This record gives sequence, C-alpha cells and structure tokens, in this order.
Amino acid sequence: MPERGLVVARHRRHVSVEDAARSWHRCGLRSRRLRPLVGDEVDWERQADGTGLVTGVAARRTVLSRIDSRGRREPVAANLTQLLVVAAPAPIPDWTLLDRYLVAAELTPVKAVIVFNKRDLMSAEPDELQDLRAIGYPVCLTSALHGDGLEDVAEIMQDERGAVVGQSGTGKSSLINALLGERLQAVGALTGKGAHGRHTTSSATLYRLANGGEFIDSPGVRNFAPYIESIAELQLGFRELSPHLGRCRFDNCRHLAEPDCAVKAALAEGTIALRRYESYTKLCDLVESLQARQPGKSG
Ligand SMILES: Nc1nc2c(ncn2[C@@H]2O[C@H](COP(=O)(O)OP(=O)(O)OP(=O)(O)O)[C@@H](O)[C@H]2O)c(=O)[nH]1
Ligand SMILES: [Mg+2]
Ligand SMILES: [Zn+2]
Repeated sequence: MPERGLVVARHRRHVSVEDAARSWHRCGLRSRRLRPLVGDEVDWERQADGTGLVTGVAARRTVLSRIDSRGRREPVAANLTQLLVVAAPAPIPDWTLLDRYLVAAELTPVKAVIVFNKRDLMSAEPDELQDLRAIGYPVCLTSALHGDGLEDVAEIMQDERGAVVGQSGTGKSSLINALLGERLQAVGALTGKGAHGRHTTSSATLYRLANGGEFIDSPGVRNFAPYIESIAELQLGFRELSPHLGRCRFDNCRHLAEPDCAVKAALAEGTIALRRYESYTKLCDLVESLQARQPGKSG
C-alpha cells in the first residue's frame, strides 16, 4: 500500500521521505519521469530491503524556479509559502537582485519577507527599505552576529515553509546557524543514528522550527537567480504597478518609452519609487536578453 510522505532531502539518485511519524526513509524513484523536489508530497512504498520507492508526486501548490546555466527554468523547491530575502549593509546591497527575488516571490506565488541582517553595521535604515515597507513587505532587522532580531524572524516563519535566499556575504549561513542553534531542529538530526546517516550530500534539505515553521536550505537555493519568463510576468512581479496596469495607451505597454503610460505618470507623481522603477527597467533588459537566448519564445 502506498503511503503519503514529504520529501525532506534530495540527493543525486534518491530522495529522503519523511513518513507520518516523522521518520526518514531513503527512497528510490519508480520512474525516471518522477522528479520530486524538496517540499513535494509523494506516494511511496516500503521495500523488503528497508528502503522505499517513490511512485508518484502530488500536484504542487507552488514551485520556486531558478535559471540554470543555459538560461532555462529549473525547479528548486515545491510547496513553499514564503521567501526570506536576506540583505545587509555590507556587502553594498544589490537592490535589483533583491527586487528580483521579490518578483520571484510574487510569481511563485509566496509571501516575501526582507531580512536586513548585520544591523550592528547599520547607522540608519536605508531609504530602499522604507520604500519596500511602504508597498507592504515586512522587514526584519537582525544581527546574526549578536543574535538580535532572530525571534522576529522565527515568529514570521511560524507555520510557513520558506527558503532563505539572497546575495552572497549577507549572512544567510550565519542566520541559519543562529536559528538552528536557538530555535530550529534539523529534521536530519532525527535520523542521525539511522541507516542512511545525516544526508550531508543532499542538494537541499528541509529544517523545522519548534513553532511549526519550516525552511528548505541548500547552497543552490540560497544564491539562486530567480527565473522570470517574460516582461508580462515581470510587471506582475512589481506589486505597486498593479493599480496602473491596463491604463496605458498601449495594451502591450512595457512602461519604458511609450507615450501616455500610466506607470510613468505614477512615477512622475511619486506614487511609484524611482529606485523600484529603475530595478524594473534593469530586469526588463535581463528578461529580454534571456529570451534572446531561447529562440522560439517571446512575450
Ligand atoms: N557584523 C556582522 N557580520 C555578520 C553578521 N552576520 C554574518 N556576518 C558576517 O558576514 C560574513 C558572511 O556571512 P555568511 O553567513 O557566510 O554569509 P552568506 O550569506 O551565507 O554568504 P554566501 O554563503 O557566500 O552566500 C561572515 O564573515 C559573517 O561572520 C552580522 O549580523 N553582523
Ligand atoms: Mg553561506
Ligand atoms: Zn505603460
């Protein structure tokens, strides 16, 4: 009889599946067409040799995708509800990259939370964060170094399934370690004594908070470049554009140089932050260059 389980780690040729009693099982895949991701709910069967076999993957509520080396969409995690986007005063924030993660969150769709780490190095809150707060993104100020603000992060993760992402050097690993040390329990630790060890080679692993919060972590998830399919998608990724979409003279307005553009009008009025708009135009260029790499795709 198949059982329902949760994929908690993905390895090259097998996955680790958590059963209803929260034990982990090393599972092979019945067919090559099955591509379970961490966060997937799967049907699996116990085998005589003590391993398991995944026989089916349930429909996904969300799929977080990154761009692979050839510019194509590569799914990295399933059924997330939240993206924790980490930035810091140092290294100098790449706000366009941060916006790119926010776009990914809007499109997946999952909630986005901005974690501004290294607050011990911050003299005043940057205007960019104010602009993001103004359009409704929660911002947590933390110092992984001093353990400040971690409770806020844990609280915001309650009953969510997230991923910690962001620019290199912002302190994601430090934050994860601080959270794991204080409030989180590595799911893998439950079966550390088990037959298949601690999954140190996994490409992605699920960790669980005491408060029910979960997050998926792997080096490949933390620094990924989110996939954005088209300019149309990109527009939907900037939430402050939504009241203005459909009000431009041209239906296919990209809000760049077109006349009678409602977005440009809002920008002139100050309703849309210039920095966010500049991010939008930079990401337009990026999406167009990605499309140029994939003949046959347009839009
Ligand atoms: N001052 C200060 N330094 C911090 C803080 N958090 C992390 N750091 C330091 O920032 C550097 C980078 O931290 P990491 O945790 O490795 O950053 P990361 O985001 O995991 O970096 P990548 O793995 O390259 O993506 C390290 O030298 C940390 O000690 C903090 O809250 N305050
Ligand atoms: Mg790291
Ligand atoms: Zn327009």
